[in-house]
This record gives sequence, structure tokens and C-alpha cells, in this order.
Amino acid sequence: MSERTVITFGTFDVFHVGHVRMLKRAAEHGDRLVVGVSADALNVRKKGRAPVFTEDERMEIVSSLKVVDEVFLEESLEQKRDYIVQHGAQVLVMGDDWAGKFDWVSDVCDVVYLPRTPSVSTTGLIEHISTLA
Ligand code: C2G
Repeated sequence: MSERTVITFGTFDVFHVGHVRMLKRAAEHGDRLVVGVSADALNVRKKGRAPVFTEDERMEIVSSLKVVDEVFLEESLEQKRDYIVQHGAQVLVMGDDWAGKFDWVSDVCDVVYLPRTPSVSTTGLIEHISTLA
């Protein structure tokens, strides 16, 4: 049987346990995990602020994980179908904060939304750290 490639996307800024659990669970959906890391410019457009860590730093962190086989830079949400086809992915895994938002790529792959880890977020961590300073 041929190899099943999983693809997922995220910013992975201020990397935390919610991120690593999502990547581990995504990897369980196939044999190979490819991760699109959101570009700094995409983040500014999406969230109105630059990430704490640069895209190069975030790609270095994500690519060093043993469950991750390949990383690439995600420049725009609209290119999702092209990225899936380019990387030969059979399944797209996303956190359920995106539930339903990427069903439009289901003509080229399976689309799975997984529940997020409760009570941890990059925004919450930034706020928490700022109270310690
Ligand atoms: N995540 C999680 N639990 C948390 C926080 C995040 O499972 N407590 C998951 C998200 O659901 C996502 C991944 O970790 O699957 C990365 O999260 P973010 O960096 O917040 O991703 P986001 O900025 O939403 O980028 O193409 C879509 C975007 O690139 C997604």
C-alpha cells in the first residue's frame, strides 16, 4: 500500500503543549507529516500583529520535532488546495477552531478537524508572561 501523507497548518508562535499535541495527533492520521508554517506577513493580515518569533525561527522549531517530516512556508490561506496537491497529501488535519472553514478542499483530500487542547494559547501565554515582568 502506498504512503499516506498528512498536511497541517499553523503559526506555532511561542510553541507550547497544545501545538505539540496537535502535531502528534495529526501524524497518527498517516505515515508522513508535512507542516505549513504561517508566514509573518500572513499573520499580520490574519491577526493584526507580527508573531513573537520570526517565520524562520518557527520553521526551525517545528522541523526539529520527530513527528514532523517536512515544513514549508504558508504564504496565504487561499493557496491551501495548491499546497495540498504540491505535497501529495491525502488528508488535511486542522484544529476545530477552523471547523468547516477548509471543507472547500475536500475535492482533493480528506479533511479532519481535531479538538484543541483546552486552557493553553499563545495569546494567553503572552499575557501571562507580561504580568511577570
Ligand atoms: N492548537 C491546539 N490547542 C491549542 C492551541 C493550538 O490544538 N490550545 C492547534 C491549533 O488548532 C492548530 C495548531 O495548534 O491546529 C497551530 O495553532 P496556531 O498556531 O494558533 O494556528 P493558527 O494561527 O490558527 O494557523 O492555515 C491556517 C493557519 O495557518 C492556522
